[in-house]
Amino acid sequence: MTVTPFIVKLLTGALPLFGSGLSNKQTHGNLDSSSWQNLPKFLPGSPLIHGYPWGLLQYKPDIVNEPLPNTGVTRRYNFEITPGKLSPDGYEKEMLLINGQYPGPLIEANWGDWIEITVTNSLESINEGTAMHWHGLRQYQTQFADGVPGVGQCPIAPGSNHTYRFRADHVGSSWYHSHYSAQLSSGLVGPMVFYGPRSVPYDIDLGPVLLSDWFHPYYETLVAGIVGNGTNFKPAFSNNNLINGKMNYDCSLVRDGTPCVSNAGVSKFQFKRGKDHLLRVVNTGSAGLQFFTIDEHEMTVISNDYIPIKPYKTNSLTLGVGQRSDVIVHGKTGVDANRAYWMRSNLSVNCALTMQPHGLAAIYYDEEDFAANKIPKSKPGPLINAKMPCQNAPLNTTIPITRIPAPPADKVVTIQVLDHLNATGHPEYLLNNQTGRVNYNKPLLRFAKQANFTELSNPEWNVLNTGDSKVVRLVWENRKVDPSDPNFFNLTFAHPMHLHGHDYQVLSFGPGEWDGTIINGANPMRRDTAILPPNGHLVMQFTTDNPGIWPVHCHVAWHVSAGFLMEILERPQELAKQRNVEKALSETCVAWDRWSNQNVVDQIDSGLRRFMERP
Ligand SMILES: *[C@@H]1O[C@H](CO)[C@@H](O)[C@H](O)[C@H]1NC(C)=O
Ligand SMILES: *[C@@H]1O[C@H](CO)[C@@H](O)[C@H](O)[C@H]1NC(C)=O
Ligand SMILES: *[C@@H]1O[C@H](CO)[C@@H](O)[C@H](O)[C@H]1NC(C)=O
Ligand SMILES: *[C@@H]1O[C@H](CO)[C@@H](O)[C@H](O)[C@H]1NC(C)=O
Ligand SMILES: *[C@@H]1O[C@H](CO)[C@@H](O)[C@H](O)[C@H]1NC(C)=O
Ligand SMILES: *[C@@H]1O[C@H](CO)[C@@H](O)[C@H](O)[C@H]1NC(C)=O
Ligand SMILES: *[C@@H]1O[C@H](CO)[C@@H](O)[C@H](O)[C@H]1NC(C)=O
Ligand SMILES: *[C@@H]1O[C@H](CO)[C@@H](O)[C@H](O)[C@H]1NC(C)=O
Ligand SMILES: [Cu+2]
Repeated sequence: MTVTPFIVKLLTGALPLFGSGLSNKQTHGNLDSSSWQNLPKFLPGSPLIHGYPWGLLQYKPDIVNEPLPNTGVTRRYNFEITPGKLSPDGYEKEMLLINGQYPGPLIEANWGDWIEITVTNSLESINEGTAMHWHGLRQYQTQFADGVPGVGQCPIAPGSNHTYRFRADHVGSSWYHSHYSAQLSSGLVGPMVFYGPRSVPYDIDLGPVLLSDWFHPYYETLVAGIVGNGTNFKPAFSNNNLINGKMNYDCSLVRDGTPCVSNAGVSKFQFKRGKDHLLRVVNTGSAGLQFFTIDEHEMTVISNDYIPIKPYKTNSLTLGVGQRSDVIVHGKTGVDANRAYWMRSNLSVNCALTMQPHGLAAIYYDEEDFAANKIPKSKPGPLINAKMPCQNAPLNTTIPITRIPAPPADKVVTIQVLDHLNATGHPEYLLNNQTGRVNYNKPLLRFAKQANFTELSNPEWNVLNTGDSKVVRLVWENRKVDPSDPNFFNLTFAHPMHLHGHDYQVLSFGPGEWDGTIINGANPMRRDTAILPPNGHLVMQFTTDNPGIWPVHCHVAWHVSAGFLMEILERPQELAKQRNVEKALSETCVAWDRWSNQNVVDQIDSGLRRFMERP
C-alpha cells in the first residue's frame, strides 16, 4: 500500500491580512494572549534568599535526587473542559476548550513550588472522558498525577472533576495537553513556564511561542480515518499552521458552507531595540515537524526541552511535536530597528502531511507600527524547507551545561518500528511485532503497584519490565519497509519519541542502523523528546531513578492512536512500596467505572488511542 506523502497547497491570497474580521471572543474565546508576553523573572509568594525564591540552589536537571527548593508555595488552577465553537484561523471549528479559551491558560510556577490543578470534565453533552498531562515533568512518586489514562489514572468521567497535585521539578518551558486519544488536536493544549535559575541572561521574556499544525475536522473524525480500513482509511492532512493560536486561512478553499472569514489575523510580538528577548518556542501540534525561523535575525539556543545547553547560534530550529527550544534573539539597532519582520514556522513538507505549511507572526520594534498592523516586508533566510532533514540539530552542537557522562547500560533493548496493516486491513504500528493499547478501566499503575506480573504480561499492554536494571538503553529502528510485502506502508515518518518521567540521554540518531558510536559520550544531549528520523535510528538511555510504569511513545497523535506505544516498568520492587497509589487511582476510577458501566466505550484505537461510538 502506498500513501501520497504530501500535497502542498500554498495560501493563494496576497499578503496575509491583520484584519479583525472576527472579534477575539470569536477566534479565541476568553484568551488574553498578550498576558503571556513580558513574563517576570519569578512569581511572588515565597521568601527570597539572596534575591530569589530558589536562593543559591543550582538547576542540575536529572541528577538523581536533585534537590528542589522548598518554596512552601502551592499554585492553584481550575480548568473547566467544555465543548465549544471558535474560529482561531477564521474557520469555525468544533473544539474542546479550557475555561472557554484556546490555547489554554498559561500555567506558571517557580522551581520547587507545588502545583494543584482541578480539572472539571463538563463534556456531558458529548459524553467524553478526558485527562491532562503536564509534559516532561519527573513526577517522582506522583505518577498518578502524570495524566495518562489507562496508565496512571482512569479518565475523568463527564460531570466529575479531578485534582492533579505535583511539583514544579524542572525549570524552563513546556506545555500541557489532553492525553486522552487525540483530544489535544481539538484544542486541549496550553503553555507552562517554570521560573528558576537561567544559564544565560536576557532582558525581556516574551513568553511562549506555540507552534501548532491545525486540523479543521474534529479529532474523532480524524482518528476514525487514521485507524480505518479499506476505503475508510483516510490520512489526516493539516489545514493550517498557527503561531500562538493564530494565522489566516484562505476561505475560498471551503466547500461545505462552514462559516469562515479570511482575515482572522496573525500573532504580533513587540521587540525592543538592542535588547535580548527570550522566546519559549514549543511544538504544541498534533503531528507535523516544524522549522522555525525569524527573518533577518539569528537565534541563540539556550535550552532544549528542560535542559540548559551551551548557547549556540542558528538561523532555524527543528521541533517535533512536544519539543521545545528557549532562544534569545538580540534586538536590532539603527535603521534596522525601524522595520517589521516575519516570524515563520514552516511545517516540513517531507515529514508532515499538510495542505498549508506556512505559519506567520509579525515582529515590531516600533509601537506605532504594532498598533497600525504594518505588514512586514522582510525576506526569509536562505534555508529551503525541501532540503531540511527530518531530524534535530546535530548532537555535537547541543551540549548540556550540567555534565553527565553516558554510563554503560546494563539493559539494551532494540525496538523495530513497523507501520503495518493488520489482519482486518487497519493500519497499526508494531514495536517488535506488538502494537500497544491501554484499557481505561485498568490503569497499569495499579497492576504495577500490586506486582501483578501476570496481568502486566498481557501482550496488548506492551510492557517492558526493566527489573532492577540501573541504566536502560533503547535502540529504536525506524525500518525501511519491504516493498514486496503488500501489508506494509511504503513510507516511513519521523517520530518524536517521548519518554515520560525522565530526561533521557540521546546517544545517537541518524539514517540507517546504529553503528554503535555514541555522540559526545562524555556529556550527551539530554531531553524528554527526540526525533527518530525516517529510515533511521534513535538511541536513548536513561537511569532508572524514578520507580513507575512510564509510557514511551511517538508524540504524533495519529501514530500513538495506531498503537505506537509501550510502557517501561521501572524498579517494580520500589514502586510496590509507594503509598497513596490506590487512593489516587480511586479518585478517578470510581467515577469512571460507574460512568462506563452505563455508557458504551467502543475502543477501536489504542486508548491513547481510543475511539467511542456515540450511543
Ligand atoms: C469537584 O467535585 C466535588 C464533588 O462533586 C465538589 O465538591 C467540588 O466542589 C468540585 N470542585 C470544583 C473545583 O468544581
Ligand atoms: C474492515 O474491518 C472489518 C472489521 O473490523 C472487516 O469486517 C472488514 O471486512 C474490513 N474491510 C476491509 C475492506 O478490509
Ligand atoms: C518557509 O516558508 C517560506 C514561504 O512562506 C519560504 O520562503 C522559506 O524559505 C521557508 N523556510 C524554510 C526554513 O523552509
Ligand atoms: C559535528 O559533526 C559533523 C560531522 O558529523 C561536523 O561536520 C561538524 O563540524 C561537527 N560540529 C561541531 C560543532 O563539532
Ligand atoms: C486491527 O486494528 C483495528 C484498529 O486498531 C482493531 O480494531 C482490530 O481489532 C484489529 N484487527 C485484528 C485482527 O487484530
Ligand atoms: C516478527 O515476526 C516475524 C514473523 O511473524 C519474525 O520473523 C520476526 O523475527 C519478528 N520480529 C521481531 C523483532 O520480533
Ligand atoms: C491480576 O489482575 C487480574 C485482572 O484484574 C486479576 O484477575 C488477578 O487476580 C490479579 N492477580 C493477582 C495476583 O493479583
Ligand atoms: C517504495 O518506495 C521506493 C522509493 O523509496 C520506490 O522505489 C518503490 O517503487 C516503492 N514501492 C512500491 C511498492 O510502491
Ligand atoms: Cu510517530
